[in-house]
Amino acid sequence: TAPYETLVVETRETVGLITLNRPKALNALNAALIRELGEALEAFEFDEVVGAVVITGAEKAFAAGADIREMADKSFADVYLADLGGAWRRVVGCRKPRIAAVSGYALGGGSELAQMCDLVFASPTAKFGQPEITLGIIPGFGGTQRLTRAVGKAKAMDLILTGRMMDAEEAERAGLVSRIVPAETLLDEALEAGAKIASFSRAAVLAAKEAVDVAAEVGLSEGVRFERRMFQAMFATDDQTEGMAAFVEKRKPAFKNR
Ligand code: CO8
Repeated sequence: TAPYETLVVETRETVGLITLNRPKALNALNAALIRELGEALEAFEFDEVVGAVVITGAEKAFAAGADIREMADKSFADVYLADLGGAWRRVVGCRKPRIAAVSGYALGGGSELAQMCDLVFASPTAKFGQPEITLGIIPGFGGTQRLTRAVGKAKAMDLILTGRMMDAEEAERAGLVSRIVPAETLLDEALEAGAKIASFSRAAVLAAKEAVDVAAEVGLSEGVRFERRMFQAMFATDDQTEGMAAFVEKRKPAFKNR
C-alpha cells in the first residue's frame, strides 16, 4: 500500500477501501489527512479495476471534525491563503461512487465528509452533527449547502444553529443516511454495495451518479433534459446491448465497460 500517514488504503477486489487512521484524535481531519484523501481517491479514479470506493473510520468515530488543534491559532489570512477547506474539491471531483461507512461520531467536517459521499451507511451508534457554532465558526466543508439539500431547511437550521447531534435513526429518517446497518456487518455491507456497483456497466454507473449530482445544481427541466441526453447516450455503449440481450436471453450480463 502507498505510504499514507493518516489513512489505510487497500483494494478489496473491485472496491477501494479507505480507512481514516488518526485514532488518537478521533480521526480529526487535519490538512495532511484531507490531502491524502484526495490523493487516495484520485489513485482509485485511475485504477481500472476499482468501480467504487468505501470510506470508513473507527468504531468510536468516523471523524470528529476538522482538526481543532491545527486551526486554533490561525488568522483569516492564514486560512484564506491556505484555502482551508478548498482541498475537498479533489474529493468531490472524483467520479467513482463513494460509500461512507459511519460508526460513532461524524461531526463537523466528519459529517460533511459523509455528505460528500454518494451513499451513507450508518451503524446504530452513528451520531451526526455540525457543532461548529459551539466553536465560534460555521461549517466550512459544505455543510450549510449539502446538509440543507439532504435534510431540508428545518432540520439543517436546527443542527447548524444549536450544534446538537442526531442519531442514526433520525439521520436516516431525515434523508442523510441511506441505510442503517448492524455495527458488526457495517463494513461488509458497504463493501458488498461497492462490489455490486462495480459489477455494473461503468459508464452507466458514472452517468447515473453524474445525473443525480446535477439535481443539486440545476432546475428541474434542465436536469431532466440532462438526464434524457445521458439516458440516450447509454445506447452508444456495448454494455447497453449486452445488458438488454442478457435479459432477453435470461442469462447474467457480462459488462465490459465499453
Ligand atoms: N480536533 C482535534 N482533536 C480532536 C477533535 C477535533 N475535532 N475531536 C477529538 N479530538 C481529540 C481530543 O482532543 C482528544 O485528544 P487528547 O486525548 O489528546 O485530549 C481525543 O481526540 C479524544 O477526544 P475526547 O477526549 O474529547 O473524547 P470524548 O469521548 O470525551 O468526546 C467528542 C468525543 C464528543 C467527539 C469530542 O471529542 C468533541 O466534541 N470533539 C470535537 C467535535 C467538533 O467540534 N467538531 C467540529 C470541528 S470544526 C469543523 O469540523 C469545521 C469544518 C469546517 C472547517 C473549514 C474551515 C475553513
